[in-house]
Amino acid sequence: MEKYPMNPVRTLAGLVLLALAADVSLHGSEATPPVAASPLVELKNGDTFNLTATIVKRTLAGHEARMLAYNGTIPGPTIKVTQGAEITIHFTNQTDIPTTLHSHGVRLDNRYDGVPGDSQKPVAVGESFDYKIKFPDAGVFWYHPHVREDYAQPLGLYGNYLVEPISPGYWVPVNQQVPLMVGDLLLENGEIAPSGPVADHALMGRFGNTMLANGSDHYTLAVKPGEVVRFYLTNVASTRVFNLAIPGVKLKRVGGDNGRYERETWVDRILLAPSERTVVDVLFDAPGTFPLQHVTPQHTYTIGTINVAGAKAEVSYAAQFQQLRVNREVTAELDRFRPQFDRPADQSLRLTMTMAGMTGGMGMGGGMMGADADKIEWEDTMAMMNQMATAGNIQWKIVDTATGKSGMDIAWRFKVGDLVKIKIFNDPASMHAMQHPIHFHGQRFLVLTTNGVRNDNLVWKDTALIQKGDTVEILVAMENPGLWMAHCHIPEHLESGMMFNFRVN
Ligand SMILES: [Cu+2]
Repeated sequence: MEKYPMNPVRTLAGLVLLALAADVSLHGSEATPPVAASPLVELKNGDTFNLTATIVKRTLAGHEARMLAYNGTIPGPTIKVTQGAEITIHFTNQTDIPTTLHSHGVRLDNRYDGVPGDSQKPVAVGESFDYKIKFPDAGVFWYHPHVREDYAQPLGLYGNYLVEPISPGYWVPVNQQVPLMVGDLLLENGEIAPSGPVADHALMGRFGNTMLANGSDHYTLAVKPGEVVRFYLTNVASTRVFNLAIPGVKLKRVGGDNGRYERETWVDRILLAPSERTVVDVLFDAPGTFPLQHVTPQHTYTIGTINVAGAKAEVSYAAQFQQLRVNREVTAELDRFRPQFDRPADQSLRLTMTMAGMTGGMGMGGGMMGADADKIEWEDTMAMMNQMATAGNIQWKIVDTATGKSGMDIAWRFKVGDLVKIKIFNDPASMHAMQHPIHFHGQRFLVLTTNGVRNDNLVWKDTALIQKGDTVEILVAMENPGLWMAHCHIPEHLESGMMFNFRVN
């Protein structure tokens, strides 16, 4: 049995919802200070930054919620660096659980990747670890724990890295850059649903019932008329796929997980799986109130509000905004990978699951559980069954089709410079078929095809959403040596075995 104190929430009285920093009104003890607004921290090459994960409280309508935070804010500080910089994060764990700092999507040195067992021991409560983090790529990345993320991440342990490109003109100029982390939190009778000694909600992952934008359930953004805003979107939810829209304005998708797309495009919606990022530019031409929506087939949520008011923007970038750029540099950089696109896959993976101890009387037949024809599970439609499913009785699997091996038995080995084409099949006949955001550490990849259809607008990725029944081919550039993890980014699936290691020498 793990020793993590996984059920601390219920021991506190009167805790309930979380709130905007502006609503924090209680005076916290030293152990649980109130949450403040997330700062932007600009660091230069060689800088050291102290980052401490602590227990905090948030309040709403007089109720208190016990959460976790980096440097006291949810999200943690946005750490802004210039591409190519190396910084040191002096990380201290003052939470109630061993943890690590994983810098998601950053192609850093393996020993600072924050994966227990692969690159370091968990940072025990009260201890510190120095992470040296290099940022070779421009764009938006993020940091979060890599120990029991099912518990620690939804409680508030997430923050963005904003990596400013060296190349001038990499992005067109905008009036505001807004990192925006969308997620959710599961509340039961006003309290944050507790976590047990092993991950629960292991069937579908833990869906929250309260939508959050930058940690707030009533996120607002002030914009001047005429401003172009660049949103750096990150999905920090455990399992919820977001489908984001802002009715009344045009969305220009310019970037993805790692830098720019080959071509900028107008989009109506942004489909964002857990851990994925999208960079989108929006011109707010006229005054008004614009909802940030999450649109599913059954329901539309408003997860924030953009208030466009006041004096007109001093500088107008409307002309640049109206142009859809073709990034020839991106296309040219990808040319050396193109000869690999059409050859057979080197590796083949199948996503599936098995169960133990959950048979009989549960209606767990494949037909029933796979009844939904949707390729994405937008909601927890089997809440009781999901809650009862734990990392102890569900085994989510990534199976190497060629060898039949799964999990830690896969142990692939590659050489630096290998371009590895991997076919990933999400088996719709598995006992519970659903989407999985598959994440590779330490490397970047291209999504080449989905169900045989070529992706003609590429962007470097570190996570790909494999929808139910789909076959997705990716090309992984194995450029960063070390022992790395690949896994489903739904923490309850990761805890239930949906991972493997690969080594790059
Ligand atoms: Cu999964």
